[in-house]
Amino acid sequence: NPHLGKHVSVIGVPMDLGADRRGVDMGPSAIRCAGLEQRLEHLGYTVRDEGDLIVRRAKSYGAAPESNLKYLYEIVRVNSELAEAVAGMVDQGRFPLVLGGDHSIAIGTLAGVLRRKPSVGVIWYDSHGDVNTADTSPSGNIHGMALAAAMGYGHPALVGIGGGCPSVQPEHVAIIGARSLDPGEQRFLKEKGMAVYTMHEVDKLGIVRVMELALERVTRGTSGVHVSVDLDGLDPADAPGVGTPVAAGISLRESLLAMEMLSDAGVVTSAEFVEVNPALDIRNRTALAAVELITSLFGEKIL
Ligand code: 5AB
Ligand code: MN
Ligand code: MN
Ligand code: MN
Repeated sequence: NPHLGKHVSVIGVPMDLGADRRGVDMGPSAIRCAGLEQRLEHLGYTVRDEGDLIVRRAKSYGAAPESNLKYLYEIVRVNSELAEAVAGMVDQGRFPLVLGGDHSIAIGTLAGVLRRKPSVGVIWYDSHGDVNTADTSPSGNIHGMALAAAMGYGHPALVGIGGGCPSVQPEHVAIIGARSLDPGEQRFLKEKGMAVYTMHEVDKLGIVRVMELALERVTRGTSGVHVSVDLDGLDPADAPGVGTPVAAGISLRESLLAMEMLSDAGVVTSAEFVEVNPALDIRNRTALAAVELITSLFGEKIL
């Protein structure tokens, strides 16, 4: 599987401020505990674990008095560090594999990637769209604003992460598995003409056709593809350890096939796996699912 590069850098971001709910900060630990490094090494990769970034988690920390954005400034600080780290990995020719943590960390991952690959494509595997801004968010939780921020929409402090890096272009994104979109998000997605493969499309066309269409979308006019997997994209039966589960999702089987198709396409240049919350999980099932998805994305074959 030479397209992914032989060298992988793993970085954990124990962030829970973007979800305003404890537990998801233990995600990186749970994914490592599920055997990530050994499984990747078994596939022939050289893995460097860069450890975890530090997240300061005081109630008073990073509040934004002028808006409803919870913990804005600590989230900005951590994401700026993450962007720096990810850009460094790309410079060294290493594949950035980011472990969350809540989905707000995608802003930092993408900022780091975009600095080096200004026209990257994005697969957003999620039951949600994550295209809220402070004006449309029903919760003030920044994990529901991550994709909008990476596209250049939202609070200037979020959009500015990565120091004026380019934004993700709407035509370079494919959202897969959506089944919970707020009214403001529905407007945003229609207005920008974005490719959203909801559960309607997944059920009607099947995951294979959806992935073919999504791949076409994210590879046209791009250099490289970032894969952002929110474990709540999966059905809660297969991934119960998430903070915002939504019923009737994509099965683990379909999701493994989706990752295999991404691997076979040979276009993926960075990835993140987010929203694993061990405090809500059953015997680490969700972290184990994440590791299966990762090894599939990295080219694991049964025979
Ligand atoms: B996740 C909601 N749309 O904005 C909001 O898990 C949920 O990263 C966001 O996809 C879920 O608060 C964010 C209602
Ligand atoms: Mn998400
Ligand atoms: Mn989600
Ligand atoms: Mn930016």
